[in-house]
Amino acid sequence: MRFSSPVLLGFLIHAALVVTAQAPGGHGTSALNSHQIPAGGRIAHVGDDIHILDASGRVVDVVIPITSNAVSSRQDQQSGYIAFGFWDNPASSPISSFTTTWTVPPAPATYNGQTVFLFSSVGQVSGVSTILQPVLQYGVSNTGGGEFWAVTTWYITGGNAFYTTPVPVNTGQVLTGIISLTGQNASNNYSYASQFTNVANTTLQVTTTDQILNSATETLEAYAITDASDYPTGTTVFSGIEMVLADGSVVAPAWSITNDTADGVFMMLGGDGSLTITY
Ligand SMILES: *[C@@H]1O[C@H](CO)[C@@H](O)[C@H](O)[C@H]1NC(C)=O
Ligand SMILES: *[C@@H]1O[C@H](CO)[C@@H](O)[C@H](O)[C@H]1NC(C)=O
Ligand SMILES: CC(=O)N[C@H]1CO[C@H](CO)[C@@H](O)[C@@H]1O
Repeated sequence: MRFSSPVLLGFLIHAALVVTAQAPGGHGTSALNSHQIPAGGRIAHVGDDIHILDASGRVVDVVIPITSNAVSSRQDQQSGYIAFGFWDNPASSPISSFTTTWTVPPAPATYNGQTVFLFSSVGQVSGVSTILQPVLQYGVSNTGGGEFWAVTTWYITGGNAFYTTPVPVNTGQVLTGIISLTGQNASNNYSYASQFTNVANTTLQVTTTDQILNSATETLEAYAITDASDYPTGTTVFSGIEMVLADGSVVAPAWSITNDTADGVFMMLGGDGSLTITY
């Protein structure tokens, strides 16, 4: 199924709610309930429900997680992951901020309905059904999109995808994605925010109940690739990677790297801690 127009996809979201376009974080084409967050709004887990609030703090939607749709293992999660590094924080102090800079690559030479995602993320170390991620995408996803690059911040949990309105970006544009722990209370409820610091209207704020997002990734994820030319060319460098824990310590993640040798796309760790994808 290919959508050529974000307007059409928007219509489908309202008409059908369940969207089976691609979503990042290993959800592939599994059906996710899709929720665009109003600008300046936020997400709050409240008991078993998830509330969507607008910029004024008014609840505009109450979402019930579908646990049967949750991704149950890291292997499932990585079904569309092509080249990636992951790191589970072994410290008792949680990830407090995770910053990555990368550049929008050239558009793929061919468009055959593929979806390419490049992102940093944090998720749960076990029960990996939750992921918060600033995502660069090419092609169509639940958020819309098409034959162009766009950035969106996503929070996916329990069969539901929450995301900011996609913002188109240009080849050569430098992106800095950040995910921050913004609060932690005595009942172990953690709050997070994620955004592209240099692209307006990409901030997503989430208040969780008892979810520590302590597994970090730098990832190339792709679906419906039919030819090598459906990828961009050259390299994408995840650089300026900064990992800070809540106790203030700055750590160098010991990335576990996986390549998709069949596609000939690979990732290499640089001496400066950067991760380079070669297409
Ligand atoms: C923390 O989460 C629990 C479980 O949903 C909730 O009952 C409690 O009110 C939350 N605490 C705070 C301070 O938000
Ligand atoms: C990924 O592929 C590159 C190029 O073939 C190779 O140098 C590197 O060792 C591979 N990494 C892993 C973890 O397999
Ligand atoms: C739709 C929307 O909220 N647009 C905002 C994007 O960010 C700029 C700069 O912060 C605001 O002026 C817009 O209102």
